[in-house]
Amino acid sequence: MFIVYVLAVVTLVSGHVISSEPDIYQEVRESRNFDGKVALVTGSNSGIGEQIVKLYSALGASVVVTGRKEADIARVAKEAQALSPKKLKPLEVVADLTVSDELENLLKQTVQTFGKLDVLVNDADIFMFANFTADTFWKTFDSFESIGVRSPLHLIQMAAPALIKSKGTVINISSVLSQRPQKAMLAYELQKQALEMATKVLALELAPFGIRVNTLSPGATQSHPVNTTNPHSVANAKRIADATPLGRVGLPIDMAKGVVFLSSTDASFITGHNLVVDGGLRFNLDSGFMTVKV
Ligand SMILES: *[C@@H]1O[C@H](CO)[C@@H](O)[C@H](O)[C@H]1NC(C)=O
Ligand SMILES: *[C@@H]1O[C@H](CO)[C@@H](O)[C@H](O)[C@H]1NC(C)=O
Ligand SMILES: CC(=O)N[C@H]1CO[C@H](CO)[C@@H](O)[C@@H]1O
Repeated sequence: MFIVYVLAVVTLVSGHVISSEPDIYQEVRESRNFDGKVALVTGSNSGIGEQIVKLYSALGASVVVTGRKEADIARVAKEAQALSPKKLKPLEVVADLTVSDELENLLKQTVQTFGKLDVLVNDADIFMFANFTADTFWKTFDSFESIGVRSPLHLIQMAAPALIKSKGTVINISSVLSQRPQKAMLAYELQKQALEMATKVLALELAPFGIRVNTLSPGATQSHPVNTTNPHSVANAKRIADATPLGRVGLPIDMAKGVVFLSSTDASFITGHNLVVDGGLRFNLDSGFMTVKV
């Protein structure tokens, strides 16, 4: 092995690249070409998930648009198809990820329609506050456990055979908030930490099958334009931009670029990683950041 390696280096250095060697430079140039790939993004009927699915479509992949709202799914699918260089038609699946049968159906339809799965992005998410001593705590805890931990894990498990075949990759969307304790967010923080640990454990367990598993943690991300007639929205947007070293709120496309990078051949040696895409906000997050009233 060592000798082969040394020989390859010597060959490259002396300028006689053997023609059977893969062209590493060409591979990097083409790393954003997803022709022939299939990407399934949960929560892709709006927000960050919508932008992720559109970017994959624009880069040539066949995509699955899924969520709970049929009309939104149809709109996103149409816009994604318009972006596709070959006008590939997305698969549209209405699914509630907390229902096992619907998860199963989502996977089955994906593989039946496209014959494979290369990229699985877990982006469905909920956001709720609950103080630990409040009556609502356990109800909130159970919702997070079900939507945030159990269903993404179940989906990865069900997708494993298809991903093993394609040597595919999984990207789970977390949040920069998991980097700092936040008041009234115990259930949320536990869910994010659980899945960040799951990313690392699954990276180890699935590595022998050639599957990479990574997390992307967005900072504050603006999925809808700021409501300029609402002084609270304006003040909040300014507060977040001010707290962000790069001076602006994140956009869904910032997150989508990170996801595409993690699933590209440029990241072929990256697994079990948490890519934070937050403009540096994590350095200025204090424990009351989310509960501040503006
Ligand atoms: C949590 O408790 C604090 C302090 O009593 C209160 O100000 C806040 O509104 C509560 N948050 C929620 C989500 O109930
Ligand atoms: C924007 O804010 C105003 C004032 O609070 C509110 O009446 C309006 O419904 C908001 N518009 C949207 C699109 O949310
Ligand atoms: C830490 C992490 O990656 N968590 C996310 C995984 O995906 C689910 C949705 O399927 C999110 O809710 C988690 O936040």
